[in-house]
Amino acid sequence: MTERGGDEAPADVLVAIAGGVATITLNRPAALNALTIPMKERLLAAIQGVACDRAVRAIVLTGSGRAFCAGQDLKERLAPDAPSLDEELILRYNPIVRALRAAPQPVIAAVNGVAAGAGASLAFACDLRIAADGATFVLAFGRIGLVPDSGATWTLPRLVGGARAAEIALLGDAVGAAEALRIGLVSRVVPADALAGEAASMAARLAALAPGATALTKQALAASFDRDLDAALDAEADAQAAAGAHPDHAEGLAAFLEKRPPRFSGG
Ligand code: T3D
Repeated sequence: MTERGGDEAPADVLVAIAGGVATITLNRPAALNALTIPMKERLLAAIQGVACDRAVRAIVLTGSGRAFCAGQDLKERLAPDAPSLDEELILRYNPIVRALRAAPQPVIAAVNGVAAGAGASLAFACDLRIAADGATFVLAFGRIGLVPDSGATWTLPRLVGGARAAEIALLGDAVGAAEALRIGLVSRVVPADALAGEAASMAARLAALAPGATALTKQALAASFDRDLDAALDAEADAQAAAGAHPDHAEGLAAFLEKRPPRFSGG
């Protein structure tokens, strides 16, 4: 396993790479993994680093301790030299969200505990969400007189529909794991002590797929709400042409006919 974020870097963002899976762990448990400026910069660097690592075929984003992430560090916000809110979004939050969406690999949010404010937004920006049974999602922005950000006004309606998104965003009530599963905000809920294993096993399955086809599938799903059916059909034909021309498609066919697991090169 490769570990990054060790000796020379502060350890509030950990990156571990093993078996084609990069696990990024937000690691400020005493503050529920609330995000400071340096931590956001390290998180962005971590996502960009693993996204362009060809050995990485799936990414897991999780938190240490009892929280996934409590969003912006509100104590840092009180500093006299704190950047303006819009500046902070433009310079630091938005690039993180864009990096999660642009990564060719699928990103799993393994939501181990409370995901609040921009912490919830980060989970919403991932491709897949699985939650511990005690996890909660709180769009806490309204409680402090702010507006959901870091993509939540875009991702949340797409995940749960407009009516539920309006309640979650406007009322700010905590959505528990069982309710999150019921409304489609997460796709799986597992006991807390099984979450890391469940995320690792899902990531390993994703890492075993043909990376090019997986990236094209991620792109097509992300674009789907912005396309009409005709455009989606055309985009699928283009994506299938690209996937079909890759040696991994031939390997998949050969593996099927030879009744063996495929060995996708990704190359
Ligand atoms: O730059 C910008 O501001 C623009 C971007 C904004 C994006 C945003 O994310 S705005 C929204 C920021 N987040 C919040 O408003 C959530 C604040 N936290 C909470 O509402 C609660 O802590 C939770 C619902 C997440 C959890 O509640 P609970 O009762 O389980 O834990 P707690 O006791 O409130 O917190 C435990 C500790 O974590 C505590 O520290 P202490 O007193 O033991 O030293 C608390 O201060 C700390 N903590 C929790 N959230 C934050 C935090 N410290 C700094 N910032 C936080 N966001």
